[in-house]
Amino acid sequence: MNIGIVCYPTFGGSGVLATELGKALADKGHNIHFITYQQPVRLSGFHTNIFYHEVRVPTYPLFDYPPYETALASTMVDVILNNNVELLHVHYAIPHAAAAYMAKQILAKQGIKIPVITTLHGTDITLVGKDKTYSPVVTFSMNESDILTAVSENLKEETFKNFKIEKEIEVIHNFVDVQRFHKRPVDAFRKLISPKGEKIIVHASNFRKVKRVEDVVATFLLIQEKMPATLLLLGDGPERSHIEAKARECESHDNIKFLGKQEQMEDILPIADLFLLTSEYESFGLAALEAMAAEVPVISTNAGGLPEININGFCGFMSDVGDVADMSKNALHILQDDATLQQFKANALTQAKKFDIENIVPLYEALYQRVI
Ligand code: GMT
Repeated sequence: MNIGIVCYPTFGGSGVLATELGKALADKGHNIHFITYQQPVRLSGFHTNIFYHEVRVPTYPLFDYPPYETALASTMVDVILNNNVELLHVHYAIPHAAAAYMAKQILAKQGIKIPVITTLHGTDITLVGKDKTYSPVVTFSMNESDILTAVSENLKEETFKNFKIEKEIEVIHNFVDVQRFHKRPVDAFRKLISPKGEKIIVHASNFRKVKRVEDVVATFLLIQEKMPATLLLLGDGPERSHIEAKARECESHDNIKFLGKQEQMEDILPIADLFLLTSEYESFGLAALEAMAAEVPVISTNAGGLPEININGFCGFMSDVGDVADMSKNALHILQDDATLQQFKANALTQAKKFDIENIVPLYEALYQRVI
């Protein structure tokens, strides 16, 4: 099939998932046309079946806000017409579903029918999309999509709760390439980070308020009162400088390391003993799933779709949002006894395998066949 994929190219989970999906589909012989304003971060290397089409948004003195959505819709039309694209799969509703609707209407005038699949990822529904600034357009364009999918049962429920949706929403959970993430940790790297064998705790996010990264640091400090540990904070975003400044005030700030944006998560995660995800809401928690695939147990909140991936007492634990005392208690339960840690690590891998790329990508392929 010739498939157009539209996503955000940044480190957000929706862009990561869309890029990994495109790469997996290309490996299976499909032609993938990524349409976005920058090369997606996880799209590196050369693949004969992958094409990247950059959306250019020219500036003009009149524009305080250059019209990205218009440029995107026009690029969609151009890419579809010139590459025999058979369907558009857009990730994150805003503004992709609306731009896809516009492209679809333009092509319909030329007698070309292009089906649109919209995958809802999280904040496009729970935070930004439901705001009345966007809500009418998001509702309309979701209803006009030929197929709507959500990455968790929880997100499906949230969508029905917050919008007047007149069609079915199909749940296709996010996935991970277990083979790629399940690597042996590099001993030299581990030694560099934890020279005295301190436990390594990792958090990865785009440092937005919804992630409550301050709770990650608070949980870590409580853990550290009981055992030596190092915290690696991966990623970057609006809250980072404030969290970094606060961390510097801590006595043990040397053990809190900000590594910034990292592309090779599969090389870093295997050295970790524990992954912390303290979000106020998480439609799915792809970062936690990637950690599990690297055999890392997860301490998370029980918000949103997290209970669909983190099984309490099996591959990690869940606590109420903000309950850093409970999160640190659960973390210590896993970390303080080696047999327990090894069991949770093995269970994390078992759980990740349920969401392996091989099980999930065929579900998207089946959708595409159906809609074409
Ligand atoms: O919050 C992010 O990390 C970015 C955001 C996005 O849409 O780019 O992530 C959402 O989509 C991910 C992939 O489906 C999910 O794993 C995240 O849970 C979800 N984030 C939130 O719901 C806050």
